[in-house]
Order: sequence, then C-alpha cells, then structure tokens
Amino acid sequence: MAQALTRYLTRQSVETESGVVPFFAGVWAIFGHGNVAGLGEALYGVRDELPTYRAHNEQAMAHAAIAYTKQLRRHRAFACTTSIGPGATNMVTAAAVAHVNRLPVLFLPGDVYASRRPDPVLQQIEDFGDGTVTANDCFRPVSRWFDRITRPEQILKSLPRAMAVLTDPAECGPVTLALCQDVQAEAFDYPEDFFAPKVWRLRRPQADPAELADLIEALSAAQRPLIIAGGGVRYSRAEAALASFAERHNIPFCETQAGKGAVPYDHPLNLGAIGVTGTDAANRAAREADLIVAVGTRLQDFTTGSAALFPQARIAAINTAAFDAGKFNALAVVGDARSVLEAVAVQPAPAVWTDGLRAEWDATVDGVLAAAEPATEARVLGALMRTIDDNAVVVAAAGGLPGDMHKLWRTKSSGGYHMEYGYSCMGYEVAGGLGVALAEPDREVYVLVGDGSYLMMNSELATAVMMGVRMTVVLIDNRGFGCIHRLQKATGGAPFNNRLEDSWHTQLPPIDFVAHAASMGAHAVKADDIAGFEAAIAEARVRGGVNVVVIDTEATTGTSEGGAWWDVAVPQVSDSPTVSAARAAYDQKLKTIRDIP
Ligand SMILES: Cc1ncc(C[n+]2csc(CCOP(=O)(O)OP(=O)(O)O)c2C)c(N)n1
Ligand SMILES: [Mg+2]
Repeated sequence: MAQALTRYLTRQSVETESGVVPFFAGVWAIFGHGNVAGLGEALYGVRDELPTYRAHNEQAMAHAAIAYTKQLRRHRAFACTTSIGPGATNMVTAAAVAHVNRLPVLFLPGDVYASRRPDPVLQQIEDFGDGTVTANDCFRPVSRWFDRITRPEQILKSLPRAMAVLTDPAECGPVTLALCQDVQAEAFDYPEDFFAPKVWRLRRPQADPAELADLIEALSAAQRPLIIAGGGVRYSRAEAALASFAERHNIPFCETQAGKGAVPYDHPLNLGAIGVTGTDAANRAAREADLIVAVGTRLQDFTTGSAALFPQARIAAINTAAFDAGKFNALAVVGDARSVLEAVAVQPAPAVWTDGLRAEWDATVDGVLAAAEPATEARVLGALMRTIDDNAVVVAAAGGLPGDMHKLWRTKSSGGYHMEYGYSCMGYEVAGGLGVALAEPDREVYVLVGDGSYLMMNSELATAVMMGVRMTVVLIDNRGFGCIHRLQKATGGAPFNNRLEDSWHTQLPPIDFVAHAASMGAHAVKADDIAGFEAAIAEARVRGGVNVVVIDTEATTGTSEGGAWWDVAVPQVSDSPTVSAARAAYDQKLKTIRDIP
C-alpha cells in the first residue's frame, strides 16, 4: 500500500504559468516504528522522483512544508510523514497552522495496527470507551480531509479525494491520511490506471451573475469605497488585477497580513496595513468608508479589526469560499478574486477620496525608522530595509514583529512579505524560512524572530545548514515575551510571567544565542547597535549560507504610531484598581463595535 501511495504521489502534477510541474516537491519525514518499515521503504524506492528530507522536529518540518506552499501560492506542496503517537501528535499544531491559512499539506502519520494484533502497540493511546479512537483523531478538526487507511484498497478512493482538496481554491487545506502500520506493508493488486499521470488545474470559479450585479450596484452607489486585499489576492494571482481594478475606479486599498505586498507599498492607492496593527492611513479610511470591498480575506478580528474598526460600513466580500464571503452579513460574491476583479467595471469616482492620507503615513514611517539609538525593533526593521535586496523575502510569525512589520515594512515585490499570521504560531519562523528558501532559492530570505519564538523552536536551523540553503535569521532579543508583556500592561495587569525578569526564577538565564546558533553550524554574530547590525547584514549577504544576527532591544515600548483597538476581554471583577480601570475603558469601547447581528 505504501508503495502504491508513493507511486501515486509521483504521478500528480499541476498546471502553472511556467508549465506543468510535479505537485509534490518532496516528503518531509521523521521515521519511527509506525512508518520506517512501510512508508519509509516505499519512499526509498521513489527517492529520485520524490525526494525525502529529514528534519529534527515534526511540527517544524511541517512548518517548512507550509511556508513552501504559501510562498508558491499553493501551486506545489509537500507531504509530511511521522511515526505513530508522539511523532504524529507533534504535527497537530502544524496541521492547525495549515488549516487556518488554507494551505495544502499532505500529512501521513503512522497509525496503530488495523488488525489490532499487537494492541496495545508501542505509543498507542488507548481509549477506554472507543476502540476506533487513536492519537491521530487529534487531526480531525484541523484537516479538511481526514481518513484512516485500514485496508489497502481504501487509497483508491481516498487519494483522489485528497488531491481534490489540496488543489481546490475554496476547500484547500491540510489532508491527513492516517496510515495503519500493518496496512502500509500489505499487498494489493491496484489497477494500473490508478497510477496514470494526472495534471491538476487550480480552477478559477466565476461568480454568480446576480452576485456580480449586486457588487456592481454597491460599488456604483458607494461614495467612499475601500478595498481590503487579503491572502486570497496572492493565492488567486490577482495582484495585477487588483491594482488595475483600483486604478480603473479610483478606489484606495489596504492590506491584511497575508495580502501585504501583493501590490508594492509605494503604489499611490496603497494605504498599507489595516487593523489592530494597521497604518493611520488605512485605519482612518476604514473608519470613514461606506463600502468595504473585502477581497480574499477571512476578516479576522486582529488583522482587519473588522468588528471594531468599521462597525457601520457595508461589506462586500469576494471569496472563493462561501464560508468567508458570508461573514458579517456581507454582500457575498463567491468566486475567484482575479476573475471577479476583471469582470467588474463601473463608473470611476472622479477622484480618490483618501487623498493625502498615504503621504502623511509615509512621512510618519520615515520618522519612526530614521533614528539610530537606542536599537528598537522598528529601527532594526529600518536598518534591514536599507540593507537588503528589493526582491528579498522577510519571514515572520509571532511576537511584536508581525505588528511592527505589518505597519512599517515597505514591501517592494510580491511574495516579499511572508507572514504566518492566520495562527501566529511561535516557532514557525526558522523552519518557515527554510521552506521559503527551498521555494525560491534565488531570492534572499530573512527570518525575523524574537528570543521567545527562537527558544521555542530553532531545530531546523541545523536542517537549513545541512540542506545548504541560503537564509539569514535576525534574532531580536528583548529577554522575554515582550508583546504579551505590553498587552498585559495594557489590560491593567501586573508585569508577570512574560519577561524573564518578571518570571519565577532563582537566576536569570544567560542565554548566548550566538553560541547556540553557531553550535548548529550557522554563522552567528551579535550586533551591538543599529550600525553594527547593518554591517552584519551586509556581510551575511556576501557570505551566503545560514547566518544568524542577534541584536538586543528593549521589551517595554512598542511602536505607538498607527494601530487600532483590539477586543481583549478584561476581568469584570478584580482587586486591582488598574484592572478595574481597564475594564471600565473596555466596557465603553464595547458600545461602539459591530455587535453580533
Ligand atoms: C505557539 C504559541 N504559543 C504562544 C503564543 C502567544 N504568544 C504570542 S507572541 C508571544 C511572545 C513571543 O516572544 P518573542 O518571540 O520573544 O517576541 P516578543 O514578544 O518579545 O517580540 C507569545 C507567548 C503563540 N502565538 N504561539
Ligand atoms: Mg522577546
């Protein structure tokens, strides 16, 4: 069965702008007793067509798979295989990352014996009330298609279904096929045509004419329309269509984390980031807009600030997924972003209604980035922007960085801003950088990571060295979970359990990140200040390979410019006067937001 499965994977291709390419770029694998003998043996057999890569942590290898497909806008994907039990459940968080971000990854965890002969087999969790439950059931809520292969012939039905999900623009997300250990090794006479080469097409569903007509009517009536560009713009390859739509109609646009950089930052209609980490330009426009055209976005609370930022505006949502198009009682236009944007034409507005906002914010950013001392996260970003290639890719996921980068980063090329913010999963960064470097080996890749995220998951630094990729990790050390410390203070809380100094300790750990990264084979240096940082980045660019540049910043202050209110529930009852004050302010604010209809 495992041999049939791997052979099937090698026969799946996808149509891209640059021709037909194999859909699966390879398989990330950490072997154990649940997959080494079955799937492992099969992977060895197809190693020339479907390479297997060894990682150090199952979650991290899946992060690399996710970053790879995100960077290639879902055109190609990886499979990830693990042993049963801990190897499998290590991957569940990554499955959630893929699920939230609607990204195709094929998860192939080993599973218990279908025959149950050796039950309880090593690493089998036993359910007292249900013989069909295994550890892999944890994948169910984070898979778009889940199946347990308990007979070899089941893959005849399950693999085509898996491919259909992985390549469908609306259903797209992780697929989990839990492979019973004994079944992997079983023989079956599969029909030859099961292995016929198949070319998948990433379809572009057209919108219903009535929904298009509604959108045209809403656009014609709007006085102050604003477009939100989400990740769907990138997945649909609708960057040019979006810019042209905005230009044709004189409509300004702004960007979510996943949509950022679809159109370069300096496009005259680009107001930049929207939401809790948005620019003043975009957020002011959102507050005043009478029609929000949400293109390919999940309208998540933080990213778009949807409920609080534009409580009154009408929303028209263009999305391949009816699920997303129907949020906030929106005027739903279910269809591919590019197709819809190309199909719509209305009388253009005489002028852009947000004139001046963009330039004002641009000047604000200039000010934030310019100063050199002391080294803040924002100034590190400024220094990086001054030093790197216009076509470089920055990768980040959690901590203070996504907020600062969303507002301040000046993305010059599509795909130059790779932010995992659907799940904002700490530990994505280094492994994600590896995935991006594999996806686009000709672009410079910069991973931006906080000390907290780095400590949570750094193992794939060694894999990156081993695989000879080129990437530079910028490690911002503020001695703890700085952004959560600031959130704690903003909600009236006492500084507690976030910065190292505020956490229970007998001594503060003297973590030497340079020595740590160097021990895994990276070239690591510490920059003492912004000037030293710029020099270190310039050197890394010339050196190539895997570099780590560490710089200290301070955890207490974030970037105060830009931003919007975020709904973070504060206790109604507390002995602390600061918490009670924060709650009173919270209650006031709740009166102004879009309530559940
Ligand atoms: C896996 C995971 N656990 C917890 C969180 C919640 N969280 C978000 S940011 C953060 C702190 C990150 O610390 P660091 O990487 O040092 O960045 P900083 O906040 O200092 O900028 C935490 C705990 C998360 N996003 N992901
Ligand atoms: Mg930190």
